[in-house]
Amino acid sequence: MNNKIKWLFGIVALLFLAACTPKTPTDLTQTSFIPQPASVTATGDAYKVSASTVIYFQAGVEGLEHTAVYLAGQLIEISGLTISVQAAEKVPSRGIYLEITGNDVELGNEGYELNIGKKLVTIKAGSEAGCFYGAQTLLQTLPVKAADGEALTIATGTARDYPEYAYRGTMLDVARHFFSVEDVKRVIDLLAVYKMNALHLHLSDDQGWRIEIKSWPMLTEIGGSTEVGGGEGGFYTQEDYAEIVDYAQERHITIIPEIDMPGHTNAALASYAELNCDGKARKLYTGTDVGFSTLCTDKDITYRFVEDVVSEIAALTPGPWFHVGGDESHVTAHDDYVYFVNRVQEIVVKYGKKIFGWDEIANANLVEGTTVQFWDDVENTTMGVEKGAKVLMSPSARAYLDMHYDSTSLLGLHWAGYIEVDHAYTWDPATLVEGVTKENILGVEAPLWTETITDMDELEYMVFPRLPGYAEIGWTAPALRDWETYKLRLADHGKRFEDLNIDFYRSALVPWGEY
Ligand code: NGO
Repeated sequence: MNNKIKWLFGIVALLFLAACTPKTPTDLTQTSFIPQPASVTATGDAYKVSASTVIYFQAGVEGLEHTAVYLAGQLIEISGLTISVQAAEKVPSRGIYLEITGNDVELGNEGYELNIGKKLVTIKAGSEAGCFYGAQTLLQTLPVKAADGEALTIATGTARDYPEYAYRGTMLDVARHFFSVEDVKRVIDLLAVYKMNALHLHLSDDQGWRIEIKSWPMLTEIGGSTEVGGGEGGFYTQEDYAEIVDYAQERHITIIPEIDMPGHTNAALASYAELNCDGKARKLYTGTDVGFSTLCTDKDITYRFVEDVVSEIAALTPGPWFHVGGDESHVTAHDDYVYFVNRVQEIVVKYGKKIFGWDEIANANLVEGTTVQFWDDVENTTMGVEKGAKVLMSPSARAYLDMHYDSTSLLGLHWAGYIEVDHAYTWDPATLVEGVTKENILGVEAPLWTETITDMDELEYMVFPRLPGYAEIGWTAPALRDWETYKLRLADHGKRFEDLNIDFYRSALVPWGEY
């Protein structure tokens, strides 16, 4: 071969190599973050995660060690690299470092600053939760699954970030169809990815009672024995519930237990005859009607029952809230309803918890610290605000995860309308209801009711891809939210959903890629 041809060969080979080698990411602002951080700036270089990377945490801060171990676990899962965790007395010169710094007012309670340099990545926050969210942002700069053992590169730069609302959550109805501890843990893992911090468990309804109450064992023995459609139901033992609470706590997610009352109580009324005004036990119910059952509001035993239930659950729940339900008590006379909710509030307060209730509870005399969950009735909700309550925004026409996406949806219901992915995203909690402003709002919650949802595939299909949108509504300031750019970021998350084996709805409104 003469020299010219050799050169040519060389150049062609180099070009070929360049085309085949994945491009090193160098522009952090191009990452598809969800929720969108308050600010992202790029410095145009790359940081390499390799088998020698160490995750350091500020010595002596136990909660940070959890996050460091969690982050290492995720990086190992992504890459198969061996990543170790160590305590550090001072900022290291290389590696990933998690640190609590108390002096950044703008970041508030849950904010963080993530700095990605060429040699060192730091996550600084005022709290352990903030560091956890910084770690989630860092993880979103990487794929969910990479080639085994291969070093990973991350674009350098800074994200400074903090949430719009203190409460960002979802609700899972485990009463209409039961979901196992493992299922709930998977939901918790997926919430954590999107910086959600609350999981409300709807633990009782007409069709099932799902948590063991030691002083009233028939609640689960009888009331937990079935579900919608006649399946075998199930329930959490107190140990199961504690396991869920712990798992959530490690991911900075608060569990909010709900016992729905005085309506939606057929499972309890079937378990104990004495809770009925006529003293006769009801039959177990496996249909999907609502509004036909009520506890007997003028019997003493009703309040003994409520007190036993509240005290046992409160003792297992480190979070500040207890949800008393209170929705659709159509067969409870108005005065009886108000009397009941007033008495139940006293009981909840006695056991050290703050009250959550569906918007109907605004008809009672709300005690201080109560949160009214807006799902349906604007008048109830504004009445709650006038009585000094905070509002949790779960508007059924926008935020119900059980609503059909469109007229072709096979799962879910449509009484509150269709909720396509854009409709789920394009609303602002602070302007949706006249008379309810940002100052009144605790946060956003997207509930999943499970009349038609029987297993995890169905659950995931209803939850994804709407959930990341609700997470962004709760986290990101409205000025930084826009459907046209959000849908492109969401499209990029399609690959993440696939790699996480999430069975999601491929809305035609989102330009999903070919993965
Ligand atoms: C309503 C009702 C629930 C249903 C749900 C179905 C509230 C707060 N109560 O929401 O019992 O399961 O709709 O979408």
